[in-house]
Amino acid sequence: MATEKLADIGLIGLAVMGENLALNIADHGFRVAVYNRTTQVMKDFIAANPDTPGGLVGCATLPELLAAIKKPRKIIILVKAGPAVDAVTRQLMDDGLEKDDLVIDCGNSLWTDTIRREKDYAGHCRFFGSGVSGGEIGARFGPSLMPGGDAQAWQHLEPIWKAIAAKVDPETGKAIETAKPGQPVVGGIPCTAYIGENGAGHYVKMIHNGIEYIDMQLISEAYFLMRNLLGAAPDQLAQTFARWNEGDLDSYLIEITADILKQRDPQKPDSFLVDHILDTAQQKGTGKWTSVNALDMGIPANAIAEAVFARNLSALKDERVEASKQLVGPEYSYSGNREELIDSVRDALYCSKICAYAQGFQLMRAAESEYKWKFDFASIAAIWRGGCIIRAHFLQKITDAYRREPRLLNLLLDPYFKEQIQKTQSRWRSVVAIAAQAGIAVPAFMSALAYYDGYRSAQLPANLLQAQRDYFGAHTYERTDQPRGRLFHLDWPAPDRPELAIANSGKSD
Ligand code: NBP
Repeated sequence: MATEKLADIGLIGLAVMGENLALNIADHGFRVAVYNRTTQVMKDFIAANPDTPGGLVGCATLPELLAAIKKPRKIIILVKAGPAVDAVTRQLMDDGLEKDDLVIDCGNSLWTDTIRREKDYAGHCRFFGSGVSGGEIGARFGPSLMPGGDAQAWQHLEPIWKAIAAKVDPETGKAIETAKPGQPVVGGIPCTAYIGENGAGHYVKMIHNGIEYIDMQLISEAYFLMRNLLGAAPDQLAQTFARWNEGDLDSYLIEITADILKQRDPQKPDSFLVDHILDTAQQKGTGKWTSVNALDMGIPANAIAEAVFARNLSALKDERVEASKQLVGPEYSYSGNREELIDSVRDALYCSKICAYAQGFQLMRAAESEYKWKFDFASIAAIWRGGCIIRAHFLQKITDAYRREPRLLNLLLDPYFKEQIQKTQSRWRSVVAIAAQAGIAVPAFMSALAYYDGYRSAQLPANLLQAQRDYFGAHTYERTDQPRGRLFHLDWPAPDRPELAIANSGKSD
C-alpha cells in the first residue's frame, strides 16, 4: 500500500463509542482504519459513512488492519472492558504488532489492569490507557480525554487527541459549541492533557465517574425534596433547574435535568415521563471502583460511596415497597416559604457538590503516593471543563483554586470555596434538618455535611473508639500529652493508677 494511503490511526471495536470516535477522528482530517470482530458491523459502518474528511478504511481482519496503518502504528481499542482488551492485544501481537507500535485502550478499564498490561506487553508494544468521557455525543463531537502511559508515546498521540477533544473558551473556560454539530472548533483549549504514567489516565477517568455518581445523586435528591415538600410539578422544577443553570451550578447535568423534567410522556402526553420511570438505578461499576479504592487507601470519600449505596438501595424496589407498608416515619408538612426552600435546596446542592469534588481530589492526592504519580490538579480540573458528563462552570473555579495553590491539601481550604461554604452553609444545614424531620432520604446531602463537619473538627470521638480497641484487643493508643507515635496500653478496667499504663513503642493495627 502506498504510504500516502496508509491510515494515521487504527480503531478496533465499532460499538457506540468506537463508531463515534472514529467519525470524530476522521472529521479532523485523519485517515482511520477500522476493524470489528463481527465483520458485518464494520461493513455497515463503512457503507453508512462514505465521505468523511480524513477517510475510513474498512479492515476485515487484524492483519489487514496492521497493514493499513502508518508505522509506528497507533491503534485504539474500544471493546468491552475486561478480558476482551487482553484478547485483542494478544491477537494483535500474534498478527505482527511491533514494539514501537502504540496500543491505546480507550475503554473504561480498571486502572490496575492498565498498569499490569503496560508491564505484560512491554517489549511487544507500547500499551497506553486513555479515559474517554462524554458518552456517545462526546465521542462524536468532542470528549474529555485523559491519557496515561509512556510520556514519549504520548507525543505520537497528542496531535490527534488535541484535535478531537472538546474545546473550551480560553477567556470564560466554557465549552465551545459549534453552530453545527460535528463542525470542527477553531481555536479553544483542548480538553485533554497528559495525566501520568501507566494507569494514571484510567485512574483519573474512574475518579471522574465517581464524581459523576455523586453529582447525579445530589441533583436527584434536590429534585426529590422539592417534589415532596412543595408538591412541585416536574415542569415547574424544570424551570427551577434551568434558572440554577444560569448561576454557580451551571453544568451539563443540571441542563439535562431541566430538559428531562419538562419532557412529557409520549405514551401519556398529559403527564411527565419522569413520573413514569421506575425508581431503580443501575450501574456499571466505576462508582463502586472509586469507593473501593477510597476504602483501600483509607480516604474518607463517604459522599461518593453514599451515591453508590443510594443506587443499591434504589434497586431494592420490591423490598422498599413492602417496607413502606410496615415502617413508620414522621408526619410532616412543610409550611415555610416556597422560594426560601428552593434557594436553600440550591445552596445544599452547591455545598454538597464542593464536598464531593473535595473528596475526588483528595483521592487523587492519595493515589499519587500510592502509585508514584505526579498529578497536575489544575490541568485535570481544566480538562473536565468541557466534553465530559461532569462539565461545569464550577470546574473553572477548581482550576483556579489549584492554579493558586498546586499542592492544596483539600479543596475546602481554598479561599474561594471556603467563602462559598461560609456564605451558604446555614441553608444547607436547614435543608438537611428539614429532610430529617420530614423523613425524606437525602443520603448524599447528609453525608457531604457529615464530611464537612468531620473535616473541620479538631476533635472527633475517636479517642473513645481507640480506648475501646485497647480495652478488648490491646490495640494501644496515643496520648494527647505525648509525642505522636508513642503507644500506650492499659490493662482495663484499671483503678486510677497511671503506672498501670504501659508505654509501648511497637506499632499496632
Ligand atoms: P461495548 O462495551 O458494548 O463493547 C462492544 C464492542 O466490543 C463490540 O465492538 C464488540 O464486537 C467488541 N468485543 C467484545 Br464485547 N468482545 C470482543 C473480543 N473478545 N474481541 C474483539 N472485540 C470484542 O461497547 P461501547 O459501549 O462502545 O464501549 C466501549 C468501551 O468504552 C467500554 O470499555 C466502555 O466501558 C467504554 N465507555 C463507554 C461509554 C458509553 O457511553 N457507552 C462511555 C465511556 C466509555 P462485536 O460487534 O463483534 O460484538
